[in-house]
Amino acid sequence: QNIYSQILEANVKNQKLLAILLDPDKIILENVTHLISKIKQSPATHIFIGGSLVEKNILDELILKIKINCDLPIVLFPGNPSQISDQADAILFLSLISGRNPDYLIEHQVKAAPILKKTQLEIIATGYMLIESGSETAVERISKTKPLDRNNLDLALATAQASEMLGNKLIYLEAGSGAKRAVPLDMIRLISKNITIPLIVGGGIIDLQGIQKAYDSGADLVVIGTAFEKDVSFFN
Ligand code: 1GP
Repeated sequence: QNIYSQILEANVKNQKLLAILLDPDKIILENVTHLISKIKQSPATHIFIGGSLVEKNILDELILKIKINCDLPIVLFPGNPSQISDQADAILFLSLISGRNPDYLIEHQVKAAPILKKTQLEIIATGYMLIESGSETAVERISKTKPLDRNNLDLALATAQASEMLGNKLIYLEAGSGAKRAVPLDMIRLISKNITIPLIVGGGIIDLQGIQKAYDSGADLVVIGTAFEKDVSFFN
């Protein structure tokens, strides 16, 4: 069974999903076994791997190490085409649809396509929307795109709907890693009610209540990065 079908199936059954995001630049390979034991004690259903600017070339090694100890699906969440590894199970093939930088709408995708064709990775087209979160985030800085106004719900909804019409299979509402403010709940609510594809929400969620609120508002999958990075016992 492929990863996207599993996400859809969970969606139909109203089972909520949780991804822990690991940024290869922030990981010391020697600590991976401990990290994985903590992930296994958590409610995580997926491991996402990626970062805005992955400089360390440890992707393959990191994924292999995770796989030895853990069966959770590993999904690449790449900041650019250098972050592709055939060792993962799937890749979120992102278009940064909140922005107007052609590099992140099509250029990186064109560069990645021939590389991806040589892999077995499951490709999951994902409309990626950066939402304003109180201060500049790495995504904004690196992609050189403006986030969507967090109060402009109509524009956010139209962006998500256009993304679904373009054939994307997931929408990812992103406040940015370490964001001061998470994606507004009314935005999650409005978008989740008016799209038919699963909704991922991440960025700036720092406690279990924040996760629950995102689920209650309609998020199908929540992504936790910084909170787990800071405290691997976050879920225990
Ligand atoms: C970032 O949405 C993810 O792309 C996770 O964000 O690091 O703030 O949890 P945090």
